[in-house]
Amino acid sequence: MIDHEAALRSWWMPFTHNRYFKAKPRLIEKGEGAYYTLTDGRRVFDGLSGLWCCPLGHSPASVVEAVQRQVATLDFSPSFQMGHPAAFRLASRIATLAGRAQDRVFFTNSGSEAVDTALKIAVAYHRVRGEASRTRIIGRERAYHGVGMGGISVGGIPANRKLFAPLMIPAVDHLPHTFDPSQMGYSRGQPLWGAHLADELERLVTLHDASNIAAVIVEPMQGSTGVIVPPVGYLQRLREICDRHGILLIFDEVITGFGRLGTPFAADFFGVKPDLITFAKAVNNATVPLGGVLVDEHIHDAFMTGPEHLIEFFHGYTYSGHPLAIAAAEATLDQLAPQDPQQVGLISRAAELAPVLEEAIHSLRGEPLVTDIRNLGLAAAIDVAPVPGKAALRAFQVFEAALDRGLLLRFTGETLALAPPFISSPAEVRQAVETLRAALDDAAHTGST
Ligand code: PXG
Ligand code: PLP
Repeated sequence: MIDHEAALRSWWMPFTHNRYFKAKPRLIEKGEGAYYTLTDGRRVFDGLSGLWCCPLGHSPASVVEAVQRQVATLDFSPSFQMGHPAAFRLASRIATLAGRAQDRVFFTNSGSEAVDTALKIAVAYHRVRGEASRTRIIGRERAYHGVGMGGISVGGIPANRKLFAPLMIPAVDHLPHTFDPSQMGYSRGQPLWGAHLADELERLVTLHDASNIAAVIVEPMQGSTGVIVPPVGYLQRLREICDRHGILLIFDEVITGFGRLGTPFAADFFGVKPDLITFAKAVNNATVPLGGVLVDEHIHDAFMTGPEHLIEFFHGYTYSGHPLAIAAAEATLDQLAPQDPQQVGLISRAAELAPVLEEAIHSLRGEPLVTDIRNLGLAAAIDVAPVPGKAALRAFQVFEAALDRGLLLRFTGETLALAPPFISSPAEVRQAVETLRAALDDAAHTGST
């Protein structure tokens, strides 16, 4: 009998129930294609692509080889006052993929760093062009923008904020979230109700005056809080209000970027052009930590003043543009969005699988415990009825039952999310939903403890 608690003691795990986990660990040993193998030998379908990270599945040969080649050639090089060619190449490729070839890319190592970078750029931009009073930032309820000081400030998940109140940036407001099951229950794709909620931004502008507001940051589709899909017309209306008042619009595309909605970015899917886009995760299949911010050319250019031998923007990370992360990204983009127009990329495969997932997930309507179902692109979520008096237990019970049946999901609150790798077959997507159906049944017959 292994003493798990002693063996696992030292790592304080992120966003994890450490005590429960260490008593009953779930350890992953190997990843291959759309499957993980656990240390007890079980093979499970990766229903969340890692943590929304791995559209190509795990350890795809071309990415592995690219990283191996890179580490043997140039393991690390400084990005402050030096550079390496592949990072420039990748920045250009990402801007081109976004249909914004003239724009700029600032590399970070995570989504959290990308968000904090974007907020700094937004506030500094207004200042360098002489509108220093524009400092207030508008986030949204239920938003997840990572765990940096900026990200938790604009984020809207109470548990991520409450212990850190004194550390948060002061001038922040939040738009209401757009989820109202009484108006949009069981919507397929975008709900029709709710565009008017964007008008709350107009109210905040009236309250504070536009001259005090720097930027609005939203996830175009809220991922982490449980696939909250924006109402038809909502993002367009945010864009119009921002334009009217000179406010920058930031799309946090850490989950939606690089194909999750079947288009390169959610900005493409919704036909709305934000001023800044944050990304991470799928950009390089999460092989090596990488994030970044796509910045509109006119914002970048506002910084390019003063003597040319001086630094224009005092910000950056030791690992910004890390050669291994860049190499993994180039190899990943070769699969997601090949430069050869003859080759079909996996982003279009995500678009093809989206209706398969939609059809399958909505077939769970009426199953025990299910109270709502939502989907967009290759992402879906269901809500389950809480165990009375025990918040967030039911979804965990479903998660455990699904894992026992060979499916790895994501649980958060009373929500379970499914976002399979783009390499999944339609049959695997349908099978994942059937496994979830069985897990719901298991959980419905579990006691409440
Ligand atoms: N912005 C958004 C929109 C995200 O989804 C971050 C920023 C932060 O990225 P990093 O790389 O710093 O974690 C995220 C991350 C989940 C889940 O369960 C979601 C995320 C991370 C972990 C779990 O949905 N999103
Ligand atoms: N702390 C110290 C003492 C450092 O020297 C540095 C970077 O040089 C940092 C923190 C920041 O580290 P990073 O650039 O990896 O974010």
